[in-house]
Amino acid sequence: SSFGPANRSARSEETHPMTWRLRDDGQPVWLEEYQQKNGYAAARKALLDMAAADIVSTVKDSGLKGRGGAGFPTGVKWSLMPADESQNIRYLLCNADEMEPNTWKDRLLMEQLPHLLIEGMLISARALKAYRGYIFLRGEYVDAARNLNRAIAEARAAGLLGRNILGSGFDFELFVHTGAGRYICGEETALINSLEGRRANPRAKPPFPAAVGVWGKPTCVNNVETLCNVPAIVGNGVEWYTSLARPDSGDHGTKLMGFSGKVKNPGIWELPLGITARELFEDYAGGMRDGYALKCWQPGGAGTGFLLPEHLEASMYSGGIAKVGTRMGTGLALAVDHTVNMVSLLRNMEEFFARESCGWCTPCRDGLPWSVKTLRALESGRGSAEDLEILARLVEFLGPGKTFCAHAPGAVEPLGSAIKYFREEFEAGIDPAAGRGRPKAEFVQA
Ligand code: L3W
Repeated sequence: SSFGPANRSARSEETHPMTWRLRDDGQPVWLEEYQQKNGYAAARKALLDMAAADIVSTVKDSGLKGRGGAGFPTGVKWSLMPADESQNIRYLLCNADEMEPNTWKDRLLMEQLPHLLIEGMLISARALKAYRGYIFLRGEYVDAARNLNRAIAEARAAGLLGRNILGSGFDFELFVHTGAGRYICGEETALINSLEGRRANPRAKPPFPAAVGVWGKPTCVNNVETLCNVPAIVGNGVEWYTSLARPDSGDHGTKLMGFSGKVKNPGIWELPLGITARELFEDYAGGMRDGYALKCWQPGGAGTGFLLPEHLEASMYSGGIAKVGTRMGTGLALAVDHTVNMVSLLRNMEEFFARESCGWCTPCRDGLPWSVKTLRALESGRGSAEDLEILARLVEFLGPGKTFCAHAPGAVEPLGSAIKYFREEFEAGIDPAAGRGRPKAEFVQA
């Protein structure tokens, strides 16, 4: 296939809107090279030839959806910013707190194509009439921080940031803010609290950030990959962008997708939305390494459900993965091989989710450690007969709509699917002598 990993030179501007400018040596593309490769041409068009409302409607018509995991339509989010021009202090925040297990797509973009993100933010800020932007960056991404700061300095020196950009009259300042390594900072309202110097607890929604965001002002929060789609959409137009995905896909454009685990060729590729998971797994990741069989897989991060090998026929776009019962998430898939015990894998995952809970709401704060305790008992063969029932109820009571934010629902999605498909592995951890005389766990729904 022309997108093949071994065939990097086959990336083209026509087919790879985000990654065609990548260098083969993996080094960052700095300003001079970025501009030689047509960089900032879309920003010039957006700032000098387009009205803000035209940029918003172009992105809306493109069908671009958020690439951070939730898939909310970007143009719809943009149009929720107040039309009232008197609210002239507005912010654009880039969610670069990439901490989803197995997910490292935004790191690739920020380390190697920092100007693509800056250009995407400049165009988006112009569309949203935001005069100031922040890239909220995962603290561990030190190379990305260094490269982004250098690129921002280059852009400022070239008049691409700051006052009266390209003579358009538009002012935009951009800053990198590094986080301190908390998964919950990727939840947009926790991110806003953290940026303000508060504890990173999510806020109630509504109000959504477009109405009340950072420092109480209208704010738009978009993921790195989402913003990196904007220059090509504005530069090449909606018709071209909507032709990129597979025709039977309900989503438009390309997506960074990948596979990790014991596959022959773990990696990340920019691919048309709507390719089958089997193509991603076999043609790009090369299938399993010799001696390993695929037991199950997750489509896009630890917060997505497990799927069986037969589900590789599903198409990689939001509706395609929804048909097999979970979410595409970040699109960075994980292959679980036949040697892995699901109870141990889930215990490891739930330890992560329990540690990363902000502790604000009771189901998440108390429920996730309870799942860890229960999984540890089953893992060590000391589980009781009621432990499976406890886990099933946690899956229900920590699920969508029952907690303050999406953290706990994401944490129990892999648990519920693992129990559904591999129940016997959980049952194997039950000691018939354990749990006798213990009071039966009772859950009371408010
Ligand atoms: C206005 C409405 N705006 C929703 C906006 C909302 C936000 C976006 C998505 O979680 C998921 C989570 C993880 N009016 C709106 C509205 N919005 N309704 O749309 O919102 P939402 O609530 O669907 O999701 P979320 O809280 O942003 C994100 C999953 O992603 N995930 C994790 C990814 C982690 C990374 C990372 O580390 N980089 O990507 C993977 O699947 O489980 O379900 O802007 O304001 N009525």
